[in-house]
Amino acid sequence: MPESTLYINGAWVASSDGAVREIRSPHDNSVVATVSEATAADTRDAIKAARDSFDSGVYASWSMKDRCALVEKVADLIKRDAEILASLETRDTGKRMVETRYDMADIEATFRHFAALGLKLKDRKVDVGADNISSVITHEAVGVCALIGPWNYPLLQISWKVAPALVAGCSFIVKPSELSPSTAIHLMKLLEEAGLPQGVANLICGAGATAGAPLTEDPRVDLVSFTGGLVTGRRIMATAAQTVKKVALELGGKNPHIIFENSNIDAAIDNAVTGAFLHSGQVCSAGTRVLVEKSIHDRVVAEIVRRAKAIYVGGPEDPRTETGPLISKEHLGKVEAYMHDAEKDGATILVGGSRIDREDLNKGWYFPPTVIDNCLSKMKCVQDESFGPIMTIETFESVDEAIALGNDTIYGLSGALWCDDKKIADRVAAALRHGTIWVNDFGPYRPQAEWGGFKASGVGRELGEAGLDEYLEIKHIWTNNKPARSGWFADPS
Ligand code: TXE
Repeated sequence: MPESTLYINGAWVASSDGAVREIRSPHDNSVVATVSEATAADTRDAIKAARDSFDSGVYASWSMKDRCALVEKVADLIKRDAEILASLETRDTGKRMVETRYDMADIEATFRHFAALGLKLKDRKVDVGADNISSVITHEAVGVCALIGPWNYPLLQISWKVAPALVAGCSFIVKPSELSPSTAIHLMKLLEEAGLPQGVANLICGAGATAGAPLTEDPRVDLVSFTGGLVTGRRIMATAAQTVKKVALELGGKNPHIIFENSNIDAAIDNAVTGAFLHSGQVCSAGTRVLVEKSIHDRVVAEIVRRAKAIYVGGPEDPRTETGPLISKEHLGKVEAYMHDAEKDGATILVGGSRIDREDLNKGWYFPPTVIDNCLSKMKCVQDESFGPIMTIETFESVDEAIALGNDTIYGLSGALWCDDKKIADRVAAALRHGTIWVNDFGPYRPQAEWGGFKASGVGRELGEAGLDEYLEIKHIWTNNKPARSGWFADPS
């Protein structure tokens, strides 16, 4: 009997129609887990549990101090179980343990950040210029939240939502990606152990269209926070509009990585290779669009190609592995299709470009680091988020051109630039319309700093202080301590 993996109203239950889903390793397509596949009715049960628990005040009425203490306890439990969580995530995603261990440390830090932030939240008194009036701005939980996550950083992305929702006092339904639900299942056990009252946290496993969609349609849900692809994000926003839900969306990016001649070129190249090929490009902030000053193009490209060729692609158990598989056969197909587009558009594939043919990898979804030169801004391989290990290279000849190219995208999540001239670096950083800009660096983020996108990269921010605001309603309470008539209309008596 497979484990019952839906967590609804404090109980572990199977799907109401008994359906299950096999979770398969991207490394060799073996079955690594079998989980319950929720029906729309199961999702509605989870929404009811969350709504009832929120309306009862069973958790929302806890003091902020008590909620933050619970969130700290969850951080402790994540630390305790970090090795279990990392191995579950490695199993689901094919990512090396060294990487999933990093993720678990970040997740613990995320819970601790929000616990500390909650304690700083204060009411604000407004001076309305009258002694008899008390005007106070307070914060309270937004209500019932649907927290929908992707497969590339499964528990990390869910934590960015769960931790602030807990601090705010929300009830919620977590919907992890159907491809990688194992760590979200374990997280529910930790929330239970930490003492979260029944019904506050609920978990639905299953397909987006059946198990996920009701979360975005149901009037009992107040907020949908979603991390995933642009197409799904648009659909969720449109659906959520019918019941005027709040939405928070993180929809990926097509992130420029700009290298000026006057920079530490060796560090720039090394970071460009990391930025494009880390986790085989399955990163929302992947710096897959390299823009290089024309004068150094040949030198930079030759070195990038040399480095890309040397990256060891392999399974999570192989100690030589530097990057792993793509998440699924479908995703591999999508990434492969970009090769055809690139060649048709006249770009040049310098390295990689076709599925890896190696005996130890033939059962999995492996695509090599791929470098495409002679790209133009309008090309599909440059504009689309491939979410694979594909680096495209374009050149620029002036600062203005670098800025224009860096902004020539519908997305706006992140960007990096390498330049030793501080004036130029500041100008470019200010002009790029992306939510995070790295200057002479690539990739770091901290839970204390906001994360999110301009333009089609999304709506709202996670992490930082704004990441808690998403889960709070603001209320203005005006009290007149000397009640009096308004006197607006004449009193006929
Ligand atoms: O994600 P989806 P997919 C990008 C990346 C990738 C593309 C598609 O470019 O190639 O998205 O990936 C749930 N109502 N990113 O198809 O569909 C779904 O079950 C409610 C960028 O795997 O966006 C899963 O839990 N939920 C990204 C989640 O949405 C629905 C990370 C994400 O699935 C739903 C991942 C619906 N109608 C992919 N349809 C990033 N921003 O980092 C699907 N879901």
